[in-house]
Amino acid sequence: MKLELSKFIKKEAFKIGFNKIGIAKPEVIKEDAKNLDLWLDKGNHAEMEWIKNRRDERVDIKKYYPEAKSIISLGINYFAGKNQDQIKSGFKFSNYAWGDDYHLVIKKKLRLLLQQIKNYNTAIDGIACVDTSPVMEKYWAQRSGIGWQGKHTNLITRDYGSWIFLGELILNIELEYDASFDDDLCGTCTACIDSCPTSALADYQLDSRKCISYWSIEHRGDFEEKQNIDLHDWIYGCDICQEVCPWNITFAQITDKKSFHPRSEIFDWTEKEWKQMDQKKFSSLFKNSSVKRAKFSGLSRNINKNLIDKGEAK
Ligand code: B12
Ligand code: SF4
Ligand code: SF4
Repeated sequence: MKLELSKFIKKEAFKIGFNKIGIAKPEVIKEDAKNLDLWLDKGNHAEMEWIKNRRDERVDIKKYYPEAKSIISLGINYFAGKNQDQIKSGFKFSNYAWGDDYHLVIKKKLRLLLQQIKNYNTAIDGIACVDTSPVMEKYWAQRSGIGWQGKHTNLITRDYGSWIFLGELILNIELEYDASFDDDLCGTCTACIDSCPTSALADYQLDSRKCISYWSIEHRGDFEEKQNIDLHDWIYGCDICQEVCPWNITFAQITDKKSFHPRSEIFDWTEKEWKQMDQKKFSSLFKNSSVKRAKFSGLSRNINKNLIDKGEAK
């Protein structure tokens, strides 16, 4: 029964469009809980207090969803095959946000999968998570055999590199668990650490206080002088540590999901057009996009900061 249902779930997940799937047993996180605590104690979460506030649920998934008996980790490839040099304005804009908001795309697919599982057996229930739930997504993806966490801290797969989003279905039923991915295929490589322009990475640890992705997406309000921010031309997110990763250079595959392909303006707008972007243009261009997280104020702040650093005020 467990095996048959697990096979059914995997088959349906691929049909729905997921590229990777694995199943893990929900247990209290041990070694990585120490790493999480160390990370929080050092202040590496910057102003993201929400990570600290729900620390106990992150470490013990049953505190979040008491009925949990299986964690199904799912991955979806978002690599659109373009590169930053093709962006006319000279600004840089993270790959993960070129298309539609992955939270919306993945949630929809997860709900569909959950419905099909419920149709298979009406006693099954569960919850769908993408990014915002207190779930250590990379940890569970590794535990379910999808890949390993590289030194840049992202989850890497052998077949798509790290250009995959993660999501989970947590179910109230035991399934056939997959073997954890125990190999670390980074080896002696340190390309991500060496290429990070702000030295935000140490082995397997990221200091958000130095990370361009953090400042350009998560930080609220203006940048202060003392924060000494340099966005290095990035106006939304940062991909450098993933762009240099040999696993991405060799194994990235172009996604078949049209929704993750870029909005043409991101590549075609000139610097002048970015400067002239107003709330109305922002709202129409980034409808259903994760860029809305930074709001118009955040994106224009980032554009302005890059212009100031180049000696061109907005
Ligand atoms: C907070 C957060 C951020 C923060 C902090 C990132 C971070 N590394 O923690 C910021 C804003 C910087 C960020 C940036 C990005 N993010 Co983000 N983020 C998250 C979020 C919400 C939580 C991550 C978390 O729990 N961090 C806590 C720390 C402690 O975890 P950790 O860094 O993984 O640390 C672990 C290991 O490194 C290890 N460890 C620590 N020390 C040591 C030492 C040794 C020796 C070893 C072996 C291991 C080890 O143990 C730790 C605990 O497991 C997740 C979604 C989720 N719910 O999980 C998405 C998530 C990680 N983000 C994602 C993405 C796409 C990004 C960006 C690529 C976006 C962009 N292009 O700008 C960047 C990547 C930057 C980078 N190099 O990591 C994806 C990653 C997908 C993948 N393939 O892994 C996720 C999973 C969202 C999703 N659903 O797809 N993010
Ligand atoms: S996302 Fe950019 S700033 Fe952040 S660790 Fe990677 S290379 Fe460094
Ligand atoms: S760049 Fe090298 S060290 Fe960094 S994650 Fe990729 S393989 Fe690992």
